[in-house]
Amino acid sequence: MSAEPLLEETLIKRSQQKKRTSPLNYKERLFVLTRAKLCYYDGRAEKKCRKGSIELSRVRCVEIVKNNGGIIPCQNKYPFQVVYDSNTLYVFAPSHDSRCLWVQSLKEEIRHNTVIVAKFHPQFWQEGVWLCCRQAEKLALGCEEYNLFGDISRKPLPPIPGEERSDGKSRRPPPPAPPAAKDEDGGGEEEEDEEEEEEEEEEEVVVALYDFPAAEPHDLPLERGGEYVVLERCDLNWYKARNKYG
Ligand code: 4IP
Ligand code: ZN
Repeated sequence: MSAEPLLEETLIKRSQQKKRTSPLNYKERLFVLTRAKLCYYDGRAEKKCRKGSIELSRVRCVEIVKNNGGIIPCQNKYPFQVVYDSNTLYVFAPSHDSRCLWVQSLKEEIRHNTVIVAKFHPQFWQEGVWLCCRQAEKLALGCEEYNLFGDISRKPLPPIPGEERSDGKSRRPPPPAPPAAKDEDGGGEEEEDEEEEEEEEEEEVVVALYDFPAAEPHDLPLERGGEYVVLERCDLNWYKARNKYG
């Protein structure tokens, strides 16, 4: 069963440059995620040739890459990173939603890994330096805390009413898996003022990771990849949301 694809899409990857002499190039590959591996192939599904494969048990971090306006030299503009052993694979998705789906699905599969990093690099390793912290050692310790269950492209969730702790923090555990949050590209959102934050939260759009057929007549069925506006967080598992039909 573990070989059954969870996700499959043509994405672009940057060469991992495992050796000092490896070239830097970007190639279109068919990516296939199963419960055990992330594989990439040259060519279409019918006649594909495997170019690489990463065992998910070795994956230490999966996260979007903050690009902060830098030039991305390929047509897909939504990068994410898969860190495993001592390598980093950069993959470029064609859209925000595609990237969100890959990152959330990968995170779901690695959540029990013991090798998860405490810190990671939110930006690219480029021309011999980490753009985030300017460290010039490829294996240098990450410069930002890694939260497997967080989403660095979105603001922290508001506390559940009545659940605030005395220190002002929420007891809220990580958000449930099915609806993945959608937001703008990462970077610098913390500095926005509260007023703007409140305004944006009124239109919180999430993307469904899975199909969810309505179990009860009042349930809103979710369609994988569909966008939903969260209207009310009723409890940890149930949100009131609006679909595209209102
Ligand atoms: C290759 O360049 C391809 O980009 C490989 O990607 C890449 O392997 C190699 O990187 C790089 O040298 P050439 O095609 O010019 O030889 P792919 O396997 O998708 O074709 P990975 O998979 O490792 O990125 P190194 O670092 O493995 O050499
Ligand atoms: Zn860094």
